[in-house]
Amino acid sequence: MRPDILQVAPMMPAVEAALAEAYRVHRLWEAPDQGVFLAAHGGEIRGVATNGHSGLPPAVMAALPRLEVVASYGVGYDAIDIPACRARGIGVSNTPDVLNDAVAEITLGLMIALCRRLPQADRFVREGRWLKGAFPLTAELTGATAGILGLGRIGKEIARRLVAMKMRVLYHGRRKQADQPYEFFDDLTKMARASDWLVVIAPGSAETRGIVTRGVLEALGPKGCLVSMARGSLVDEAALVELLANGGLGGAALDVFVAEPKVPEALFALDNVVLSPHQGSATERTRRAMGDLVVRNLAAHFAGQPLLTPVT
Ligand code: 8YV
Repeated sequence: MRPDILQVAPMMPAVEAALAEAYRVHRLWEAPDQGVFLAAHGGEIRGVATNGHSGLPPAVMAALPRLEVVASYGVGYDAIDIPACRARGIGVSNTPDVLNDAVAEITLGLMIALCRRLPQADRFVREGRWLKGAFPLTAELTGATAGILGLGRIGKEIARRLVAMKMRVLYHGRRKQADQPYEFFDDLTKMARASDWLVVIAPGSAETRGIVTRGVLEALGPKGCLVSMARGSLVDEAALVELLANGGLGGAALDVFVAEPKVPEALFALDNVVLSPHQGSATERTRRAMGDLVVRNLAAHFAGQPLLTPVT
């Protein structure tokens, strides 16, 4: 008998095929009425495959009395109630490390796009405006200072790439890391004041919710730029929009938003913003590696072995 698992949201076809081979997969997002579906099938489900965005809503978890394991397709697990899983003895896995390079790469890409004004330059050429004159001069990353909020696995990959861009790197986090060559700030506002760029890559959690306050953004200042790569919840988004519009903040490259895929419409009109649809890890190669970890974590669990990349 193949174990029953609940898939909360779509994944790459290859990953879905691998899951379908080993399990009876129930596709929650396709259920016309999720309440009715869970009442009928919730008691059969022993595993959940989800992603960082959908997580495991408490009402769904409550409807799965036999749940043993949750395998998430993403590194962030802020949408899964980890203490509640722990209390019920449910194992949770995520996909750390395999996405570090992809997220770091696009972080640099968005920073270059913002400061060299690549979206505007592309439109300039397409619209034939180059024929009438040169594109205005831009800023550059070289020689600027970047403060990283969250020097974890992805933060370190970003730092390496910023150094390669000849930037000075600072960081803020819960603690100073003795083995890191970058200057540590124990105060985020002070780091923002010392930075031209603030790169947000700390995990989403109760502890980091709203950590990038209006005060932090004001400290970054009219010439400073915010790069938001982790979760929208870390940033005071209303203050961000207001400061971008009134010149209190220089610019922003945003991959994540509070209510994504809904993005504050006021941002669409701003020229000092580059917008990206939460695609840090969204490459074929990386998503394949993430999917492989989801499949291997579930397989380990149902073979009676420990999870490969456990959160709990
Ligand atoms: C995914 C992410 O976009 O890893 C994370 O935490 O945010 C992303 O890699 C997410 O898991 C949705 O698939």
